[in-house]
Amino acid sequence: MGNAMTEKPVVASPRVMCVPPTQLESVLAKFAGKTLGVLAYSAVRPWVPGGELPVARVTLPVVGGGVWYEVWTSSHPAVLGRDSGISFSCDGSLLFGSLELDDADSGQLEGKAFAVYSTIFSLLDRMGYPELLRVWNYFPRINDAGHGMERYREFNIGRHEAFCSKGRAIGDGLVPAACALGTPQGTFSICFLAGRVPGIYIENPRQTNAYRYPGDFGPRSPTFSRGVLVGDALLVSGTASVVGSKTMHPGDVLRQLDETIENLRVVVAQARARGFATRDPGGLCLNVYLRHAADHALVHGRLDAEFSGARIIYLQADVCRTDLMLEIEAFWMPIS
Ligand code: 3EB
Repeated sequence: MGNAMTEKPVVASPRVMCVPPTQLESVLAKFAGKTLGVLAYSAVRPWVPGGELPVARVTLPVVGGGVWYEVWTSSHPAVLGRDSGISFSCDGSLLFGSLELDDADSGQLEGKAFAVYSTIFSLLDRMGYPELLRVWNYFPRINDAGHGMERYREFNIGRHEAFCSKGRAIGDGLVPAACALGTPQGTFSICFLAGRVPGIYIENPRQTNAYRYPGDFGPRSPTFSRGVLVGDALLVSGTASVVGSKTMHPGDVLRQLDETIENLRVVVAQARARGFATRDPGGLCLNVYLRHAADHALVHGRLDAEFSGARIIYLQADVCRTDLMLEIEAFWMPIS
């Protein structure tokens, strides 16, 4: 028998279930030993059952109130661990991790982002899951002024510097899918999915690759791709009304929505060209981040018509450019 670490790794396909509190415990019981982690969305710090599962508590109001749990599972048994402040689970193919940082101290966000990403990269290298596939970034007051510039811009500097200092190249096919949203208050909460082998990273020909955005969006560009294929599943990054590197239709939420839907379509088409296959939106989960909860009715009507059969959650959040009124991320799995 070979050593598990030296065998050619299988590529597992992650799955997601999105449930209200009444169903959480039964889903966790059903997938006991195969749950990778949980994202919990709620205005007030949500309750999550005890245990060592990696959990991201995302303190964003769910439009309409309440709590939603996104439970990430694997087809393979997962082992839990904790190291350097990161809770993680890994299944021989994928590693899901989460960490939370206090936002109370006055340190610059740049330094925090650098520390968080450096810690993640060290853990991934040590554990033999070096490929960062998808990152969820949530931190308080993303659009506020920090120490001389907007906090999102400070975050981008720290994130970029961590890639460089860990010897990770930034370029086509090398950066993770991601989202970055602002919460009203609370902790800096980050979770991520990593793998033993690279994902298939997707870019959008309508949009400048984000790591090449020009300097008007900050001294260091954001390091993310538009999506990633992991096994048979497609994880689409936070997608917005951006063409080239420019925000389109400031102030007009419906036109921003149409532009965003077009960007989502193009990312999916690019993924299909790289082997992604799904029959219809049956296996589609969308998280919609709205700057203004009042836009919900308009956006909801349009998205239901566009993606009938998709599971859609609406969260109120600050999007990382002040002129963006919404951002949509997607998880798309084939239906069996
Ligand atoms: C954009 O297209 C919108 O900084 O990680 C979307 C997804 C956006 C991820 C990130 C930013 C990020 O530029 C903003």
